[in-house]
Amino acid sequence: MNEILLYTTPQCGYCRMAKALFDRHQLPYREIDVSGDPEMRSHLLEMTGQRTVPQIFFGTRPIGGYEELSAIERSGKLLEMVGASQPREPEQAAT
Ligand SMILES: N[C@@H](CCC(=O)N[C@@H](CS)C(=O)NCC(=O)O)C(=O)O
Repeated sequence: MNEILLYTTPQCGYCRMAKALFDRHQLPYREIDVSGDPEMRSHLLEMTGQRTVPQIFFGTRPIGGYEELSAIERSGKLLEMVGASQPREPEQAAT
């Protein structure tokens, strides 16, 4: 499974919603608080082109913020995208 990494700030409602979504799916995540860390925020801006938090990564892949995460959940591809489940092998025909 890819590491789920969230860049957050403590007062951010979208960050709380993103963490609650991962909790609902029992997906562990690592959180980095970027409040009071302007260097990290400009690094994030370079990596994602976004100024807002949360910024979410599956491994090295930037996903976006909560709205993008929520869209992935609605698409049914969340577990596949984090690598938490693999597509099932086709069933073998009985011989
Ligand atoms: N569309 C974004 C909205 C995120 C957003 O507006 N986050 C707020 C905090 S909850 C933010 O970063 N505001 C600017 C700032 O804190 O500098 C998402 O879905 O994550």
